[in-house]
Amino acid sequence: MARRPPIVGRFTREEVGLATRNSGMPLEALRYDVTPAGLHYLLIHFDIPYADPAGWRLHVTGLVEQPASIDVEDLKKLPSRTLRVTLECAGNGRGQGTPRYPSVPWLEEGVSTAEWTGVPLAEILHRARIRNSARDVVFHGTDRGFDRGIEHNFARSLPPAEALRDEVLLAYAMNGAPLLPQHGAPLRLIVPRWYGMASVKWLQRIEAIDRPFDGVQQASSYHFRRAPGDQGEPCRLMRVNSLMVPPGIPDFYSRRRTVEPGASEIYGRAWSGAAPVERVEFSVDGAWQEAELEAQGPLSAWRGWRVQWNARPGERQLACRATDAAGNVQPLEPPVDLSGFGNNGIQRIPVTVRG
Ligand SMILES: Nc1nc2c(c(=O)[nH]1)N[C@H]1C(S)=C(S)[C@@H](COP(=O)(O)O)O[C@H]1N2
Ligand SMILES: [Mo]
Repeated sequence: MARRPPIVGRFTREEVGLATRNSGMPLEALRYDVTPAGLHYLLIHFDIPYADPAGWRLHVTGLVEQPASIDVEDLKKLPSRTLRVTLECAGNGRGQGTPRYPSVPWLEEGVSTAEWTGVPLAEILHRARIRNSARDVVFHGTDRGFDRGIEHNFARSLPPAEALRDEVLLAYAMNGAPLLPQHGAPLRLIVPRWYGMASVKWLQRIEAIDRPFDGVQQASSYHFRRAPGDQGEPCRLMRVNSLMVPPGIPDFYSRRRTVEPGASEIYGRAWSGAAPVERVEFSVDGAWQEAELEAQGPLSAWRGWRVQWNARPGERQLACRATDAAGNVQPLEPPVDLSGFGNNGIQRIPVTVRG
């Protein structure tokens, strides 16, 4: 019945503020093939714009023969496509590390899967007749704020070859319903297989330019850097990763798990931007065994896996790791990254199996 002692220090007020604004997907929701919209994780850099869909126009500008300004109703009349897509925030896993970069302190919950409906971006770029001289295609959101002292609208770019990939969508619906304000209503980009930052929400302008885009969120943020001053490698495809539904029941405060002894099933999901998931392994106290993979659905979405576990009483540590068809395997320890990007180190769950 003891009360928990008070805390001095630890997470900063800024991190707590970011964590409450940018909610994660509770890991028990890994059970759903498609994450219910209200359980999908959120990452919002500035404020959620108040947008009236009736007055919203998408502008297509820059190096195009036919600049356009399209409203959402007209966009909905074009041929559409629905795709199941797993999005993961590039900063997922950042909060596990110490020292850590001051940003959203995700533990592991910055990942979800939704069914996005929209017009293939290629359709719009072909209609506007994008010029061969275009080097980069920039996607501007309406949300505005400061980051690293620079005032800007959230904006990201894709090289034309990526932008013309038939999977890339201008999405106006999520899980069969109109986009919710927090997920980019009335219009957002969806870039399957890439980390989430590429999928620009509240999309208002597409601009083809003759040079690499140098906006803050493109040229400065979202780079893998091992040491201060590194030019770094841009974050693009999601690294191979996997998670399991934490078994048993949690403690309210610590979330430590208690599990009944005997036969039980562990269920989880695995994904990779580079190639299909080919293998998942599960371990108890470091002894690895093969998990059984569910049939591969759409390649842009996570893949389910399961394993039978005969839980023996005592303190146990569970872990899982995925391998993709390109031979990428999750590392046992988080990769070194100054900003905490791309942490695909294996998930470890300590549990108490009851006697
Ligand atoms: N306009 C705009 N688009 C954005 C962001 C943003 O802050 N503003 N956040 C990006 C990041 S970092 C991620 S991980 C995804 C999250 O999408 P979701 O909130 O719909 O899950 O949106 C991306 N698109
Ligand atoms: Mo993100």
